[in-house]
Amino acid sequence: MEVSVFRVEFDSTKSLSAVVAMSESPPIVLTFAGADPSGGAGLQADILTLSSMGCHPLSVVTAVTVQDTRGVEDVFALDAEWVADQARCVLEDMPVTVFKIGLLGSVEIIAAIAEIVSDYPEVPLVLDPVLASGRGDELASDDMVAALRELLIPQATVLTPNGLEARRLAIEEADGEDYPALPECARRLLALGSEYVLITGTHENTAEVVNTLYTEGGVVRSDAWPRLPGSYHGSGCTLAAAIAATIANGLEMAEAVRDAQDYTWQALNSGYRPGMGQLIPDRLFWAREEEKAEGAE
Ligand code: PXL
Repeated sequence: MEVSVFRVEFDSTKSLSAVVAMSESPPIVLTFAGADPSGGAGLQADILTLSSMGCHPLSVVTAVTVQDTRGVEDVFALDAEWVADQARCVLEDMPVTVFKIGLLGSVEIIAAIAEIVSDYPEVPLVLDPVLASGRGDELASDDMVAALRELLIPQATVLTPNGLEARRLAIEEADGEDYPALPECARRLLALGSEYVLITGTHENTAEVVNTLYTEGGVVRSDAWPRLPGSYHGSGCTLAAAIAATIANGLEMAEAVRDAQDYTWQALNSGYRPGMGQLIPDRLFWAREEEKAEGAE
């Protein structure tokens, strides 16, 4: 049997591009998030979604969690300096098109990330204010909510709370004040400085899931989606990462939010149950559909 040996002549004085034809980099999105070993939410959800939507994900770990598809058992927040160092290192190397922020871990991490993103005011920021897991496990203290309001919401291009998060973020202190209605929550969150606020209806007691995008001028769009049966792990992360991807791919906010919702709904509709708890969205639904179609040919 003849064996061919391919040898690339590498001249270290020339750049690698002279030797290997390189493809253009896809848009780069940097996500700050917590690691979820179950692969449903957090960093893993972001990496899957961003890759599936044609972006290159940079992933800065804020916290490590112990969890499965049934719930979060523990959260260990990294030292804020480690979070900042991870981000600064990749930011010096690669041009980032969009920032996405998920689980934060501590007030110190919020302050460190706020300082970093403030150095890139031209880079859009998708802020998913993760306050609790899908099952309701607390993931943010009151101090962290205050720091989010003060340091990150003012820098957000789009904030993506569910109804529960919108209500908690809209009141200055949990001092017994009644929670305002969602349009009033949106008004207050915009007043804090976020350019857009997308309040999702997953946790509302409505037949359909209604997601509404607000800006200073009022409602930009409101989309109703058939409510799927079952409970999902990582739906909010998937939607926020999908918005980061559609913005990175060049869409304006109204279209970006529309396409990201459509992608997320399809991922949820193709969800699977790998363990004993919640369903996980299939962020690669389209690839599996293509594979099935090819198999049927
Ligand atoms: O879905 C919110 C979320 C975000 N990030 C991490 C999580 C969760 C929920 O469990 O664990 C790391």
